[in-house]
Amino acid sequence: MHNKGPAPQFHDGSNLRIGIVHARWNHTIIEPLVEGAKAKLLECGVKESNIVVQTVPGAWELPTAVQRLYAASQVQSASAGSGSSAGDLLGSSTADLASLTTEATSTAAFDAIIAIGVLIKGETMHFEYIAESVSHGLMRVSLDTGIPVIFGVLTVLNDEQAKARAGIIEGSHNHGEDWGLAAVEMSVKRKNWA
Ligand code: DLZ
Repeated sequence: MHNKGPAPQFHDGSNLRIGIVHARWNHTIIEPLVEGAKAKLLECGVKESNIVVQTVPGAWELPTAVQRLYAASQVQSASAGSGSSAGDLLGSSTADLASLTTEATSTAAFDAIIAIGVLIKGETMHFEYIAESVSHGLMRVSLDTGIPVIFGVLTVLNDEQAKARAGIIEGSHNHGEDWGLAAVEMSVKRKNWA
């Protein structure tokens, strides 16, 4: 067992619907993180058709995307059977929304959304501004909506640090796995605490 991250807890995710929104900046790091998160969701029993993946350009866009994705899923859930879809409401490209309109068998609102991004510090203040705003933004969306928004944003100083947190370097731990488990655990606990 790895000694980084929380001691894992496995909960039954078979009745959950989970969103993943990821940035496309630093995609070679992003991809294994998304795969790690998805692998743990599936291991917990979340149905593949109930995992909806959306993308945005960069980490800065994550809070708005999470907010919109959740709102759209709520409307879709409320109007289930009326023919409207979260895809229409998000106003995203057809290709990007393929998973929403064809794969998603459930019309329930998302139980949790995982926001994934990789911010690598450069020579300017960009990193600090984006990292701070995105973390505050994601927490705000979580508190405003009441659903778990999982903070899957790496804020690192260089490529090596990012790779070491994405399971790319031999023996390193993929933090995406923790995020998948956190999404299931918090979704189940939120239902129990309602
Ligand atoms: C502009 C920018 C920079 C410099 N670095 C990153 C980064 O390391 N990771 C990331 O996800 N996004 C970065 N961006 C893009 C911003 O997040 C955002 O997409 C643009 O500023 C457009 O709003």
